Amino acid sequence: MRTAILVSYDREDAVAEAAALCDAAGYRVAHVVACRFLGRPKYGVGEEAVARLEKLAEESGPDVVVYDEVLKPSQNYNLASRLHLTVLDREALILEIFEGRASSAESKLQVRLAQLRYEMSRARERVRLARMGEQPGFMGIGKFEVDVYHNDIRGRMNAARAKLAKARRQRALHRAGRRRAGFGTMSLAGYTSAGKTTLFNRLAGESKERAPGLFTTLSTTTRRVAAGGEPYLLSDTVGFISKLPAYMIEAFRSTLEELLHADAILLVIDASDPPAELEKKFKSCMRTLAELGAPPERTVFALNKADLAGPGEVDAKAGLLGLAGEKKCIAVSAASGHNVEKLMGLARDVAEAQGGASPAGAWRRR
Ligand SMILES: Nc1nc2c(ncn2[C@@H]2O[C@H](COP(=O)(O)OP(=O)(O)OP(=O)(O)O)[C@@H](O)[C@H]2O)c(=O)[nH]1
Ligand SMILES: [Mg+2]
Repeated sequence: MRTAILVSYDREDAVAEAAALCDAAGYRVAHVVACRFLGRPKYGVGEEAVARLEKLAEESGPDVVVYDEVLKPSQNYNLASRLHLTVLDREALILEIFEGRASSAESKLQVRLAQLRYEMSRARERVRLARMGEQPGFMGIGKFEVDVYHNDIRGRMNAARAKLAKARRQRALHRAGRRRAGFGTMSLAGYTSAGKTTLFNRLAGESKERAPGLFTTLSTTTRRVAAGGEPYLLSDTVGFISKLPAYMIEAFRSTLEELLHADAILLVIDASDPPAELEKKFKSCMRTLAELGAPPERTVFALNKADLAGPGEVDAKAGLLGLAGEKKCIAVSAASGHNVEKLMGLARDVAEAQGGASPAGAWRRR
């Protein structure tokens, strides 16, 4: 396994998440350099941390340095040339994970588009560095080459977008077909590793891959399930993560869009997380749903992994998230099946209130 030195914050939850991302990308974390502040102008970290990194790099000879925030190209260049090592920032690391996990044609395209966006947002400064003669490999780049470079990225982005638009139309057709067939739809959402796929498998009787690692699921799967005794179509989706840049959401829009059209959104929350982490992830999920434009009244909250919580713990955590007394919130265990049926009953109520009642079910009730 390749090794990494991880630069993160001096908070346990931040280090744990960044280490899990490293692991998901296939790097073993050999050392952690924890800083109070990141985002310093020249190297992203202070001089003291750079000195420690130099020493650690020399001693342990890692393959990369992972920096748990976003770096400007100039910062990346400065740090990489001081350490004589490749530096991956948080976005580059997430892109590496996505690249390794994307299996369907659509998810590969989405990852490709996100990579090009990453490249594009850095192209301007990289070219500026090249002009200053600071970026090896780009020495003496002229106006012509700069234009070619930009146009090349732009062209490839447009090609990826066009193909994704086609996949998007295909999805819209499928959705229309399902509606005609009389199915209401539901969608799972939530932070990566919250237990979406575990719940999906239980409901759909599937054995899709689920794993303790981050971003196990990248493409959307839809299966028929029963909710409150009625048939619905349920989709499993890609997990959210904090500090996910808007362009990545754009890249994954065609799959995340399933969420917008769902009659009910089951927001899966890992209730076994410690309070600070729980709150951070919840906020990040709510922000992502809002950015996508998902209607809040369609959300049902599933406080998952209740089997790991002590008595009264889940209630206290619901309170912390402002969900105390919320009727559309329930403690469940996707692993044991506890309360899963009740959760689906709530989801059905929400779906029906949205006018997304499955006509097949409505017909049966008459
Ligand atoms: N104890 C316990 N573990 C659970 C429960 N639900 C899920 N898990 C575990 O949590 C881990 C993550 O589960 P997944 O279902 O892969 O999570 P996910 O939300 O699909 O994650 P991504 O696809 O990465 O976004 C796995 O190791 C599951 O076995 C639960 O109710 N109780
Ligand atoms: Mg999953």
